[in-house]
Amino acid sequence: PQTIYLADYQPFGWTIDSVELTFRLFPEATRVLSRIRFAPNPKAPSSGKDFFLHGELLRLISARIDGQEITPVVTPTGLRCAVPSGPFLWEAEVEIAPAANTALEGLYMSNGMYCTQCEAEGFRKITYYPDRPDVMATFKVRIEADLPVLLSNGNPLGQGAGWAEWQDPWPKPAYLFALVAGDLVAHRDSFTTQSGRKVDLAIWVRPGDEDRCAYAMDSLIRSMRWDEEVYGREYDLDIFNIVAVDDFNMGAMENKGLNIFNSKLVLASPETATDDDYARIESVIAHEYFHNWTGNRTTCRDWFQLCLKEGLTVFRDQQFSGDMRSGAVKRIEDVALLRARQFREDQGPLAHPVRPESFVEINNFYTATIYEKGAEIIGMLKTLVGDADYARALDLYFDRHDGEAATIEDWLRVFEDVTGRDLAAFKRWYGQAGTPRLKVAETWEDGTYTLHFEQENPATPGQPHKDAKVIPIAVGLLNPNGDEVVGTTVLEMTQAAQSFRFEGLATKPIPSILRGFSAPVVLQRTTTSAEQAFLLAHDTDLFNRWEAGRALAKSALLAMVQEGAAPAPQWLEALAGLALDPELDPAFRALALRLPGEDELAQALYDAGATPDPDRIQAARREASQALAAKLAPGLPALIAAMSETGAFSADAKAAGRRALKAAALMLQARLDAGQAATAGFASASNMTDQVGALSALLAIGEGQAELQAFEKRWGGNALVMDKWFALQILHAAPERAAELTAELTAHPAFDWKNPNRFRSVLGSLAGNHAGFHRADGAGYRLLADWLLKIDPLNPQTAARMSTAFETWGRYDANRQGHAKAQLDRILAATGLSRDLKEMASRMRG
Ligand code: HT7
Ligand code: ZN
Repeated sequence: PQTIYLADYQPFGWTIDSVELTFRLFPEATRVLSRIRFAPNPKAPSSGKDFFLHGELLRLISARIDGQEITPVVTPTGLRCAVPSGPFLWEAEVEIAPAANTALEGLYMSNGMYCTQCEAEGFRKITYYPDRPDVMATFKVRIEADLPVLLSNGNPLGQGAGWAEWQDPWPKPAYLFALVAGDLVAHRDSFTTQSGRKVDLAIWVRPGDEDRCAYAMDSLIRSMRWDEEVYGREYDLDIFNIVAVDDFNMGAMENKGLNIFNSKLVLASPETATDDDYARIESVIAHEYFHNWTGNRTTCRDWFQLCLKEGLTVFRDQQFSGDMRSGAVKRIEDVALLRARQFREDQGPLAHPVRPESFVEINNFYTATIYEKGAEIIGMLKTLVGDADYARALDLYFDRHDGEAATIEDWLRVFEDVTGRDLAAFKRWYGQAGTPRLKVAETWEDGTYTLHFEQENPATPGQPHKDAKVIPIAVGLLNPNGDEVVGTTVLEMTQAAQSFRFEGLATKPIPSILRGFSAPVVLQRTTTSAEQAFLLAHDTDLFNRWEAGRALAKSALLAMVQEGAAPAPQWLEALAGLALDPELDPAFRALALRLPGEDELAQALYDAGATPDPDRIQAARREASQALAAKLAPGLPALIAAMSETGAFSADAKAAGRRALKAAALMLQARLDAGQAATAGFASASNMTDQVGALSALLAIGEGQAELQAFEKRWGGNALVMDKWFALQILHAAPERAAELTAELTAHPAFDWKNPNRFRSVLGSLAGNHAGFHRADGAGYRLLADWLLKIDPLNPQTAARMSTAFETWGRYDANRQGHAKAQLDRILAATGLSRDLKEMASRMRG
């Protein structure tokens, strides 16, 4: 397969004035008619004047230029033909088969409904077109089908029996095109913008689901208001539609005026959705809506610039959720996720820069690095320039690049122009992969306290040498009484080694470093448990309080794994104090009680030069939970009672925090009473969060079979809820049972392997069961490889995405490595392997 390079970018040789599309929808043979007005692009070099339109899996019926029938040269990737030297009208008719489209890219069918997914390169499966983000055009769309609801981008132009027409006045790249047709019903509302325009809002779902859209609608309205208040961005069409689809490769898609969502990120009721589901719905609804300005009005010049829209939009959705909920709790959750996904990626064979230099399959680059690390870079930029200049730079960005396809250079230039700073060194964050290690030492002399930092930027695939990064390090200093003597100060590290002095201090302070996780680095500091316990008790920065607790937990667990030590009393003591402190936010206490995950511990052991043993890690975590439960025993029943639901269900952050703390307490209590309280909790649960919390507590101690059956009986008809049923039992299965149970569940009638949600909940949970997946006999690896090979011919995107379970094989012992390599080799040897999976497997195999 061909590698695409950033350095090879050339503008397209033509611009497009307007696009008119007519769809005659039939499952096996849909006709797509296109009328496109091309004109030579004055900005393109003459070498780029070879007229090539992308097109895949299309049957060309006819093509005309200025009304004259032509016969282009058609290949499996597109067509070529001679064109006039001036402007011309291109007309084509193609036939496609949405019912046969199992890749869920282009125009496909899901439960009898037509829908599209065009990002990144799916539009070329709909018609011949320059399918690249820098070609922007206005679209007019006519849909003809014997279906009640026919939707496309923009504003409605008209509709009648069996047809509808839509006009999108905003120029857009083809990846933002969308069409939906089906038997759908709407949950409706409206929003009046700050300038007084009324926007009709509709969430389209299958009949029967309309009463589970209220939270998504509420999230949309809050997002629209927030973007006006915080970024001054107003919505720009008369109507905003969201459609929920059951078969969808990712979470959602920001098509202009017609967002398409995975139904699990729209449908919610207290009985069927957990608090995590609610929080995710809120953030993804916001994310897709925010793309209207960061992604749609200003888009990316090419796919190497993907982080331009994704990093910024993730940053914006994180800000939004932080404002809607607790900012500190949201930050802790985001950092936990960043470490679990992005740090893992950055430290393995799939590490790549936030702006890659090359790719084979762009769908493989919708990664934690592009999204999450991309968002961290925006956060660092904001920290460095300050809130006011950040706001001015964003205003300039929206103004200067509206209607354009921009680059990272354009993005950084607005900050340079607003602040007068030179961001050349900062830009390394975009070009260099890998997570910097930040070593800290301290000296104290005559009232002067000095922090000495050294950064190391480890080699990553294809990038052996790195330059120093610009690292904003937010620091606060506390005196031994716990008073803050130096408030949060941002130190700007620009060199490989750098020291910062604090003068005039009466006593040697205790530093709180990297407050709010001000940069995506691994902080390496030799410190005492006493100091960590002190910070856990006194730090004014809630993030660093959590961080101190996590550091204590991590070192306690590592000592248990490596030295067979007993759970550290200091850690148990500190955590018990915090868990039972009624002054603290329950959501924060619940997060503090969460032990570092098995995968995180495996990475920490590997970083320390050890070979992680998944079974020992699992045993140590279990033992640590047991010890924590014993430590907290006297307070647990009262804590559970205090956090138990009173009154009507509320999905707000406060109520969710109480449920989270209750679930954490129930999990510990189950280790003391053989699951008695959890059994009662399951029986009395009146919402899905409590039900899942109680069931997890039981499964974690090897109980809960009766409850699993009851759950299946009650929810067997609800596929999204059954995803939880599959996931919970596989995630909690004993290592020696995990692969076998997964195999059994793939035969369950509710397991439709062609549906990406089902596939992820079953096979993804096997990969998420650390000791079960990395089993010494290789059964976990074998089973996953079997299923990747099975799904790859139908849905390469899902296969490639799920294959990342193998990315950490290099951490483990030779026996496990042998098993993992054998499966990667088996995958690579398969005939007809997709470009997606082939690229991933070969990068991981090395
Ligand atoms: N911009 C979208 C990314 C995307 C996608 C979504 C659904 C299916 C396939 C997809 N490929 C790329 C989603 C987002 O980040 O907002
Ligand atoms: Zn996005």
